[in-house]
Amino acid sequence: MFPKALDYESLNENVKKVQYAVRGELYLRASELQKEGKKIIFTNVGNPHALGQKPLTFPRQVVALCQAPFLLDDPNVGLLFPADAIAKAKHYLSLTSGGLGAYSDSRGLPGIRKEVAEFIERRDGYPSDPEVIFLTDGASKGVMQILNTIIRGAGDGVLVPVPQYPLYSAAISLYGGALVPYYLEETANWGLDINDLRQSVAEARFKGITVRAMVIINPGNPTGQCLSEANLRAILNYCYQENLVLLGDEVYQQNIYQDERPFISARKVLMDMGPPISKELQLVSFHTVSKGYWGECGQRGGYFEMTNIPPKTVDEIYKVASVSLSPNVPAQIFMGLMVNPPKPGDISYERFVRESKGIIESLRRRARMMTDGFNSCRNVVCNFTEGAMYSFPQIRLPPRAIEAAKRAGKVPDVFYCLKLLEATGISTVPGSGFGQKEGVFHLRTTILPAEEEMPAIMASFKTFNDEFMEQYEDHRGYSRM
Ligand code: DCS
Repeated sequence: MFPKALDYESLNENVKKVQYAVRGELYLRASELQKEGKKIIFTNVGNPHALGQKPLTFPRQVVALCQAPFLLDDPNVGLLFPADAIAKAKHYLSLTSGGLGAYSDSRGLPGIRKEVAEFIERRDGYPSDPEVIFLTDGASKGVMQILNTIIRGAGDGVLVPVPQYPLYSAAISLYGGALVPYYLEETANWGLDINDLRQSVAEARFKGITVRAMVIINPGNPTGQCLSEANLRAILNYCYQENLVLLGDEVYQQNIYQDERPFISARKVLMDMGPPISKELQLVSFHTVSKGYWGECGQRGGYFEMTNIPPKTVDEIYKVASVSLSPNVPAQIFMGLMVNPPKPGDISYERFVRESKGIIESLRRRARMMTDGFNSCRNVVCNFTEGAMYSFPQIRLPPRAIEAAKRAGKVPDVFYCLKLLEATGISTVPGSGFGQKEGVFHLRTTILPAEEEMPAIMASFKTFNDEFMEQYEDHRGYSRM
């Protein structure tokens, strides 16, 4: 019998090759344990509302009114909704062609793309063109669309930071390209060394790979570092010399927990550099409503902005976007609201600022609590989470723990994370899911559990970890790495 096209053996091999650890073995086991009644702390996904973060009031009021426009005709609407939310809802409805139930242009509603362009201009100090901004269903869809456009086949490589967010490795596998890793240096606060980058590219070229693009994640996931302006300039220069497209994943631009390195967009640094680079280097920048103090992951809103991309290419990307008809329209409105929030003097301004500041300030405290908590544990070292939503401690596993993992048929960090999950209910992602140097082990947790629960979570982690180390350390003089 010939296998059918959807029999496992005859599937597209690229699909089978895809790995995505954020929802991998650990997550599956955690879901099982939860079904059995164990309390699980899901710190595997950067999904703030799932861990109790409250939505910002104003955007929900506006979108609620857009979803139920008949409320706008109700004489009592002013009792339930502030006047600026009502006005905003009318504004966004006027930008649609038939409300939220109608497809929009496949690049997104022109009025919202204009608001995104105005936001970028305010942020960077350089004009931005709505014609090269496409709204997407979350940043993920945008990243996938651009990678699909770049990768022509197995010989095409994309430079990706390691450790990396596995959207990149997964999408590159799916489109049949080659991931070219460049390692971030843990001892230098997850900084990037241009010489290492050169080395990675040289090795890839030696293997016959055409390196076509480079990804940066700033602030970093899972590593949490914020790139300095000097770093960004070096990266842009490198891409220019090597003729690489730069993909700037900037979804965590509002998640900054230190003052030394505020977020600077790759686009601003590029524009500051002036011609010829500012007119020639091809850059695509990504953003989302899932992160920041919004955390509206379930709404699936995002955008990408293209810089120095030829119009004929933009047309091709538009054509392919049109195959899916339209990005989510409610999510587009969230994006409009994110880039154009209440202003001083608006009725909802104070509440909006109070809510958003409350979230960011708490995240800042939680970033500190987590890092300090990890650093107080035996054989654990952790760089401070400067930005994004994660902590990525290194777990120095004793050789006997590594042997025990091998006997259990597990990758060592998976073994450790499974034991942690069983003992404490804390569901993390093993570092191997993001890539790490040979023989070095990590785990990733989000910094998102409620602030009041954080001390107990860190205490429970410490108890587990220190007992684990006690059990596996060789007391006859195991040397610390
Ligand atoms: N880029 C990075 C670096 C991310 O971390 C994520 C999500 C995305 C893009 C895509 O987000 P949206 O599609 O929702 O816009 N981060 C995942 C993570 O690591 N945990 O939760 C989700």
